[in-house]
Amino acid sequence: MTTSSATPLQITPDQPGVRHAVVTGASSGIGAATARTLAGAGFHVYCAARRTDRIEALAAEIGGTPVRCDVTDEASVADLAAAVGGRLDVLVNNAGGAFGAAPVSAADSGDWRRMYEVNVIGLMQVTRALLPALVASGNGVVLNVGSTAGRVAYENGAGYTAAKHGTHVVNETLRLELVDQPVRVMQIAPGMVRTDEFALIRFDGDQAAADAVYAGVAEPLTAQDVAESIGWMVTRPAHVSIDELVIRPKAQAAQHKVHRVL
Ligand code: 8X3
Repeated sequence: MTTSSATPLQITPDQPGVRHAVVTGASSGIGAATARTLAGAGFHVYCAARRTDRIEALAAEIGGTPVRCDVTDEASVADLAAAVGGRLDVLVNNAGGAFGAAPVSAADSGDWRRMYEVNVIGLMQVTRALLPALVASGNGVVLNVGSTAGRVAYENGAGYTAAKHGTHVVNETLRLELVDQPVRVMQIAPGMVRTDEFALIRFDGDQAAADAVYAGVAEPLTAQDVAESIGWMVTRPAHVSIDELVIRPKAQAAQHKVHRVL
């Protein structure tokens, strides 16, 4: 089975009443869990990500459509929009991530650019491309996956926190701009979520550094915890907008206030 960036592998069900959702960054973590959750709620899910092997397996599992997409590439995003077609009910802008953890004095410009590219520009490009289809649905939802890092600052995190503050501001702006359109704009802001890849990518494959993030924390959030909340948010009645939902593990009362038993 091969994946074209322009053509989904499976025919989208056209039965009346089937709601369609796009999840970006669907190859792992919160994105994959969200795709499963939305499929379980009856959505036909377009699983968008760069890693074709993963999205093909996921889409086969949930009866969705894999679409190769690099959200930072305008042409790739245009292909996603073409694959989705003229009507879309829910867009989950989940693609994002942190690259590096250094003080500003030692910041890597390339890491900062990559974070802005994926967390802000990528989110904008996908939203811009899919907005006409969301409007056409008559009751669209854009759900942006932000972070508690979009609400506070912490040492060695400025590249990521700046980017996630960007995600937050785009989210808030879009809601203002779409007030007279049939599209709700929502954000979920997770705190500490233990996934296979987030911290490992941030620390450039350093497993010990990644493990230290969660050291002694009894139960960090899981991707499934976040996905279930997303599923609830996007299935509220059309007049209800969950503007922002902050979700943390019980052990994380605030960014710097984490209960660890070591
Ligand atoms: C991830 C949350 O605390 O690593 O978005 O910034 S944190």
